[in-house]
Amino acid sequence: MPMSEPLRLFVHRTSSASLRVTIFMSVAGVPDSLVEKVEMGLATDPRGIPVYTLSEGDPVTEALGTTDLKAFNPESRIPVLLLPDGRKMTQSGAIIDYIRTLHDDGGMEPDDPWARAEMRRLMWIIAADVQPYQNIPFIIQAMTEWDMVRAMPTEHPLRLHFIRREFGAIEALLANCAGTCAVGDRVTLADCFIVPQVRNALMAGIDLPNEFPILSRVFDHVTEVPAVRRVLEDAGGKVQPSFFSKAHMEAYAAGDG
Ligand SMILES: N[C@@H](CCC(=O)N[C@@H](CS)C(=O)NCC(=O)O)C(=O)O
Repeated sequence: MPMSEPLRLFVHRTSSASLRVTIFMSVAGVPDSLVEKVEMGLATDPRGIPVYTLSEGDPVTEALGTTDLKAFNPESRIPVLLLPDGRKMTQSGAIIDYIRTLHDDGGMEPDDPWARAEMRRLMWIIAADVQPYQNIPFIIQAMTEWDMVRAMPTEHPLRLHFIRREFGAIEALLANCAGTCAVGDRVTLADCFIVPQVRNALMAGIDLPNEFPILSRVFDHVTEVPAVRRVLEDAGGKVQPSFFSKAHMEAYAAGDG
């Protein structure tokens, strides 16, 4: 479907859900003339929770009269895809599916129906069973408002537990479906979901090669694919860099945040 104006994808380089879409777009060769990337702002609320904001001067900000993301997306999450007619789509998987209807990605799903289901299973494990439990705003809120054990949020035991638990499951699945990539030897949508989550896990201190050797091998291969490597270079590297308020982080770790 030709569109005169580009769609606008609101993302932030620290957001793993955003990276799923930007990695997909890079591998699929989606041109900026079809989908323009709009980098969000990032602020820290009084509790130390990182919050994404609309950028000053953006036409959306001007129209809404606020940088508060909630005014734009009631889920208060990113990524968000804005169509020229004003419709908005959220949820990384739904956004990717929609962009795929506008642009031929050259085959980022396996042809075989079982392999396709394996790919979707891996995507769902990341999106539903790992990411929500290791999301830093959730960890900080649980520590500061609901008396969860205090620790450095990035390395919090709850976070590490769910990453290890689900990476263990993924490792077992990859033993059957991985080639050089997560499902076979081509980059598929599963890799678009796995790479950003592994990046978060590396920031959390997970010893990927020793704990999850197949996942580690797949990550090493996929992140050297030029289209993937370019996105990660723009986002600060293969390990998610810290973008949190140092003072807040130290206070949490000391138990008085
Ligand atoms: N299931 C959503 C997850 C979106 C999500 O949680 N995004 C994070 C950044 S990776 C976010 O915006 N978090 C803000 C918050 O939790 O308040 C998707 O796949 O798009």
